[in-house]
Amino acid sequence: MSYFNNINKIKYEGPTSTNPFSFKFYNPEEKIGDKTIEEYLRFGVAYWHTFAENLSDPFGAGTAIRPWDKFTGMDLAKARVEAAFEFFEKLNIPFFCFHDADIAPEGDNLKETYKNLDVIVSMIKDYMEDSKTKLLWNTANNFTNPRFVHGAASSNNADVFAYSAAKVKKGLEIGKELGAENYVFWGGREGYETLLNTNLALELDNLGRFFHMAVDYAKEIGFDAQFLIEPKPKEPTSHQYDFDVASGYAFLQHYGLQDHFKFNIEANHATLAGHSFEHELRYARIHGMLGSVDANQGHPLLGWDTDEFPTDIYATTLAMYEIIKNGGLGKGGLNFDAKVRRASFEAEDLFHAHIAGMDSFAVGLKIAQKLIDDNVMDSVIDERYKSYKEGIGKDIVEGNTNFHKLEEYALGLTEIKNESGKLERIKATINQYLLRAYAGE
Ligand code: XUL
Ligand code: CO
Repeated sequence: MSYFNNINKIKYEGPTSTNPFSFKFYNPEEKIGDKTIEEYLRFGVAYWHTFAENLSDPFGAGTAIRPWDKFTGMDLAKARVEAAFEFFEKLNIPFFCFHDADIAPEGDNLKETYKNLDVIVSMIKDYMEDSKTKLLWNTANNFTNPRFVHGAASSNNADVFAYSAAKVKKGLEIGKELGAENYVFWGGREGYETLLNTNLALELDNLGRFFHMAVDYAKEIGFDAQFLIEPKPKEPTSHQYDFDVASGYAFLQHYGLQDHFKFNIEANHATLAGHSFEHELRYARIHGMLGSVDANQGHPLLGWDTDEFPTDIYATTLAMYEIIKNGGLGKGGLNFDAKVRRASFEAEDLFHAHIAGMDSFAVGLKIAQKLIDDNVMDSVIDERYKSYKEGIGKDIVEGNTNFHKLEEYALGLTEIKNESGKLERIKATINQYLLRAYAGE
């Protein structure tokens, strides 16, 4: 059975194509440096937004019209697997990602839930044998069911801690079974609403304990996926524990977990934290902690997690700049944790959205590589910090000075001369690179 029978395989047709069902910039085989574009970008489809999302919002019911709508229960779960692999093939996508709850319905108890998962996981495994699409990561949904009302590993209720551990244990086994390259921990409801009823120290310690048990169990079963923490500052709780990369890194270091985790950085989570996407990527990169990316964008006028498909080429360029400088994403990839808008309710919109996202990152990759080849930002930065290459600056960075010597030096200064940061000049240069890319240069 075909779920998208009026849509053919999406091919690269180049920047001047007028066929909406074609890639304009994403040419998977094209080489950028020593990698193909496909190898660099490692795109993933998010199962939840693409196959399990009905597009409801707090003010209205779901609007999505999907070819699998007529099914329910396990039949629905099976239909989604069939539709997913048809979608992956037509889009030529190398990876996908899922939560346990996206692929199979919960049963009446945990044993039943495991049984449902086993059926669907074995079906996915069969489909993967005939497909190029691999599992970028899986994760546990420990936030939707009302049992997680007070959190999962940070719940006040130890039974919920145990239940969450069992779900992650099963998730690690599933990840191993399907050859997942990563395993993701997004905080979900790990956070709090008010300190008035919260034991902050115990909740943080318990989270640390939980992560250590996950690391131990993965080792025990020989699952060598990269573990990823996905920071988000708020939503659903008002204070999420994995606020941003900087606080997440401090948490990992405090609990001795820094060697076992990297970060999965989501663009819209970065902006919710009051950062730019590239800030979070840079912060992770310079600490050797950039693992993977949830590729999406927020709405500039809205203050919540809108999870839009990425179409802002300025943002994708600066993101790819960080990713190239990181030497790529290793086991990670660019997972479209993005949903079509509520008014884009037809199944074909799922293709338009992914094509737009893939093209936006492909063009961002090409521009970023040019900016790097031409040394555009590095030359500005080298020049701006030249005072640390000789004299007193060299002494400072090489550890050859102290407050006595610095005071002596400062007392001898007759004039301090700063130079312009030339921000507008740099921005104009970057515009030139963006516009040259539009012109196909
Ligand atoms: C929620 C979010 C999640 C994680 C996986 O904001 O980003 O979908 O990516 O649990
Ligand atoms: Co995400």
